Amino acid sequence: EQVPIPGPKGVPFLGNVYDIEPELPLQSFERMADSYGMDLGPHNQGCPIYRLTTFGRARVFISSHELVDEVCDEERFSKMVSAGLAEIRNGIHDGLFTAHYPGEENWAIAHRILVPAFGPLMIRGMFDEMYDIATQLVMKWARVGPAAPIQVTDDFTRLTLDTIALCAMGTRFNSFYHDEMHPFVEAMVGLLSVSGHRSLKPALLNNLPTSENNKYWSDIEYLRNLSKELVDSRKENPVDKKDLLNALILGRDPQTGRGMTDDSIVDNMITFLIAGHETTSGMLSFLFYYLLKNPSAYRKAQDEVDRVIGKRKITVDDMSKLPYITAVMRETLRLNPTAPMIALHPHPTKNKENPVTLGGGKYVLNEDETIALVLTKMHRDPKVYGPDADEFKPERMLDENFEKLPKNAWKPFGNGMRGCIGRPFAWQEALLVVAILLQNFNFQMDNPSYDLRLKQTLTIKPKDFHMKATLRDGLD
Ligand code: MNH
Repeated sequence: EQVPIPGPKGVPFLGNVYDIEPELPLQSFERMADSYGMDLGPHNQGCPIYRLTTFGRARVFISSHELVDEVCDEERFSKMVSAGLAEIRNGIHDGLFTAHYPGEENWAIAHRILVPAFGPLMIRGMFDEMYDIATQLVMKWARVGPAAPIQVTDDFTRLTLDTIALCAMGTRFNSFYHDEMHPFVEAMVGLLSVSGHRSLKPALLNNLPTSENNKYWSDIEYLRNLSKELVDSRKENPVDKKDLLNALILGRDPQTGRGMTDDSIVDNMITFLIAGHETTSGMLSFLFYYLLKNPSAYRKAQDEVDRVIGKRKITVDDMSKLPYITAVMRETLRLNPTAPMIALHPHPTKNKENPVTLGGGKYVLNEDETIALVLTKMHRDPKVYGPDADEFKPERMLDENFEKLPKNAWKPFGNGMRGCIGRPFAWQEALLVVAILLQNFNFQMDNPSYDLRLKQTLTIKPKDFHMKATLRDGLD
């Protein structure tokens, strides 16, 4: 039996534009999930779905585990390059993150070449460079001293940017040594933020030669030129290193024997920088917020570092010996998945159903309708996580419990073949940084009454979160 998909009434032409808070759209989407999804009578409890229309384009938003599980079926649904990504695509084309696939062959070639580059052996090979940047953060926080409030998200962003730039472009941004950002970062931040603005406007306005649109195109040109120079420079001066830049340049597609074109190398190099910095930096920021709000979890995490590593230098082999910190990372990404929404649509070729429905025939989708997954909500589905789903409890993410979670109940890295290729990279980087910081410092909230507020761009991060760092007993 069919049930109409509910949703707020809109206004003519603009549709539901005024139902979406521009500063924090995620929060509007979460609130609507509460008010529309749960309101459909006893048969539909726990089956939240609603529809919004903006500028004549309809999207459904889903936030229960049951519905998310259904759309994770890659036989029926695939990734949708949604409005924000479509604007970033002007800069990085069919790079992995912004490619339409099926359809664009470069995705499959780059995927086959780059999956091994993110394999365990290669990631181990990048440990020393990750360690190099992590110690720069430790030095900075040691030097500013225990009284100075630390801009947590800014410093973690310096860390993740410098790490990915070193591993993917073979260059040092040295962000810890400057107040202003490296021009590459400046241009990338420009591209991301203007992409956000443009995705909320009708295409007509985006084609006008406004100063914002002009800067957008010149930022793209700058990013591509510098990336190309770095590729050429590595080609002229080859180094025997296991890093992402070598994988981009030297990798061959096992299926066709082809290497990547220079354009595709540049697309994916910028892709790694874009996809690989805010997400990891946001995760680290949320993680320290949760540790400071939960003293017993903080104590367990620091005890684990003291017990397993003590005061000696951290090695790559330690990374697999930190189960509690691993659980803390998983629980952080459950409550605040830093890429909080992903978009899918009915698979263009494999879908046999016409029209496409969700919930066992209950909800009828429009033709090729975008399905937005509200991961922050789905990760708190009480049917999966229980009545304490809103609470930070790392124990539920220890291996023995994590492995028992139902399929598709934890999706911070996206779905299937379009899921995150950088996950092992992010995981090693974050484990190392959490371990080295807890090894060397005791942390306090700068303002003990701070409660989490969010800042949303392409990703989410804590807003105005500051802490203080006191060296434990010297860096001996
Ligand atoms: Mn990552 C795709 C989350 C770190 C490179 N990443 C995705 C997707 C999510 C995601 C979600 C799927 C997006 C979509 O469906 O539209 N990524 C994360 C999170 C972290 C992260 C939460 C850190 C924490 N990602 C990284 C790092 C890199 C990276 C680090 C690079 C070094 N991610 C990618 C790329 C893709 C991606 C590339 C696109 C993969 C594809 O579609 O083939």
